[in-house]
Amino acid sequence: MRGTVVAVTSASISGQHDDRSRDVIGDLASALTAAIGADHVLTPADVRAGFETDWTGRYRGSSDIVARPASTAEVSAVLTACMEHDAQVIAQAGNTGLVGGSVPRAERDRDERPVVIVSMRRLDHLGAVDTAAMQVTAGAGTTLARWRDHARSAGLDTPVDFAARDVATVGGAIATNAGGSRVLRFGTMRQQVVGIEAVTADGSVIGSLSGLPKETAGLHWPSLLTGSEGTLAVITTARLRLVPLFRATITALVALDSLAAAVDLVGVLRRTVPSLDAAEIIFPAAMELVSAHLDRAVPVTAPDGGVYLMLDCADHIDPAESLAAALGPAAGVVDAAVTTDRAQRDRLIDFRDRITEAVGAASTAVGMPTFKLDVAVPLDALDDLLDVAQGAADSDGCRLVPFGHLAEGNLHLNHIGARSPDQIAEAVLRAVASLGGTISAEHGIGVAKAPWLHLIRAPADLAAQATIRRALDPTRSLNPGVLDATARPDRQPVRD
Ligand code: 2HG
Ligand code: ZN
Repeated sequence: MRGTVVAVTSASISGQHDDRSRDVIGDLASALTAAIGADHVLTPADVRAGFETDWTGRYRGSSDIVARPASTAEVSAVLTACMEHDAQVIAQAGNTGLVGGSVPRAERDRDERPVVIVSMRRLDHLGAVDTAAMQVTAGAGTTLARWRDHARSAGLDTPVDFAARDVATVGGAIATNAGGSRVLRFGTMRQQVVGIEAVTADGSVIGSLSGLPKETAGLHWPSLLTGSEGTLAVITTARLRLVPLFRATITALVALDSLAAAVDLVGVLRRTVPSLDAAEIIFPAAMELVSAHLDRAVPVTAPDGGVYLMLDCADHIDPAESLAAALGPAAGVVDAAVTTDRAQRDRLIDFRDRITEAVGAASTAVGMPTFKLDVAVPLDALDDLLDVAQGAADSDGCRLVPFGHLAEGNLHLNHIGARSPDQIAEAVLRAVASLGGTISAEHGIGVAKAPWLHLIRAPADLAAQATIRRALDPTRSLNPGVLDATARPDRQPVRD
C-alpha cells in the first residue's frame, strides 16, 4: 500500500482552493469518512502525491482526496457521495498503466470540480476456485500474480499474464483490455471475463457474477465495460475464466536473420505446435539494452538486420519434440538457446520480461520519462511501421527500443530521451492507421492517445460512443479526458 494512513482534518485539506471549494471538499471528505471510515479517506498533499503520478512519471495530475473502499457496497457509497458533491472520480488500482488513464488530469486541464482518486487496492478478495467451471471470482484490486498463484494452487492457471503481474490488477487489466504474452493462445482480457460487477457514477451496482458461459439476456456488461478505461463505471469484481495448468514447459530464445523469417516461423508454430504459449519479439536495440541492464550476455546472437524471438510452449506432455521439429527446418534461424530447466527458463525470460525495467532505468539516466507507443499492424506491415518509427526517432534524436508480441503484430515502441513526443506520435500513429493497424493494442487510449483516436474511429462511431458514455455518466464524472476524442494534443501529456 502506498502512503501512510491519516485521518481527515479540515486543516489537512489542500490549500490550492478558494474558501467555497474548500468547504465542498471538507463536506465531501466528511461524507466519505462516514461511508468508509477516516482511515481510508486520505487528504494530505504528500499522501495524495503517491497516487497522482503514473508509473512512467510522464503523466501527473492533482486530486483533492484519495478514497480507499473495500467492497462493492463501499464503492457505491463513495460514488454516491462524489455525485452529491459534483466530484470527478478517477479509479486506480496498481497504477501500472502507461497512457495516463489511472491518474488525475494535469492541473492546467482541471476545472473547479473536486477530484477523488478511488483506490481499488483493498478490493483484493479471491473466491474459491471452481474447478468444474474453471472460473474464479476476484476483486478488482487483486494482482495478476495473486490471481495466478491462487489458480495454480487449485491445479489451474490464468490465461493472461504480463511482466507487471506483481502490481497490475485484475480491474486495471479489464479496464484496459490488457493482453500480454499468452494472447496468441487464450485471447485478451476481454475473452476471460465471464461475469462483472461494477458501480456507475450515481452509485448503482450493475452486472452479475454468475459466470454462465451461455446467456443471451440483454447487454453483456463484461463486453461493454472491458476496455472502457473507467469511463462508464468502476469495475469492482469479476468472474474470470481459468485455463489448464500445463506443467511440461520449454522456452527457446531464437536468433533469426530477419523480421520476415520471424513472422514465417510464428506462422509455422501456430499451425503445427498447439502448445505454443508465447512468441515475443525483441529487436536488437531492446536486447542490447536489457542485456546491459541485467549485466548478462545474450546466449545467441542475431546478425545485422536480424531479430530475436522468445518462444514458450506448455503442455501436459513434453512439447520439446514438436518444437524441435518445427524449429529444425525453419528458414532464417541462426541460433537457438532452448531449455526446460525452471531456473534457466527464468534467466532466459528475463531478457523479455525485464525490458520495461531496463527502459525505465535508461530513462532515469537521461532524466526524461520514456515516450511509449503501443501499436499493432497487420504482420505484413511491420517492416513499414518500423521504418516510420525509426525515421521519427532519428528526426527527434532519441533512441528507439522496439519489442512486443509478434503473433498480434503488436509492437511496443519505446523512445528514450524523446524531445518532441507529439511529433513522434503524429508520424507513427498516422502511419499505423494508414497501414490498417490500431493506435493502441493493449495499453488503452488514456489521455496519451486520445487526440489521435479519430485516426481509427469514424465520426459516427465516436459520436455513438459519446452517447453511451453520456447515458451512463451524464455528469461526466468518471475519468474525464480519458478516451476523449475531442482532447487536443497540446493539453497533454504533462512533460517535465
Ligand atoms: C509488456 O509487454 C508491456 O511488457 C509493457 O506491455 C510494454 O514497456 C512497454 O512498453
Ligand atoms: Zn505488452
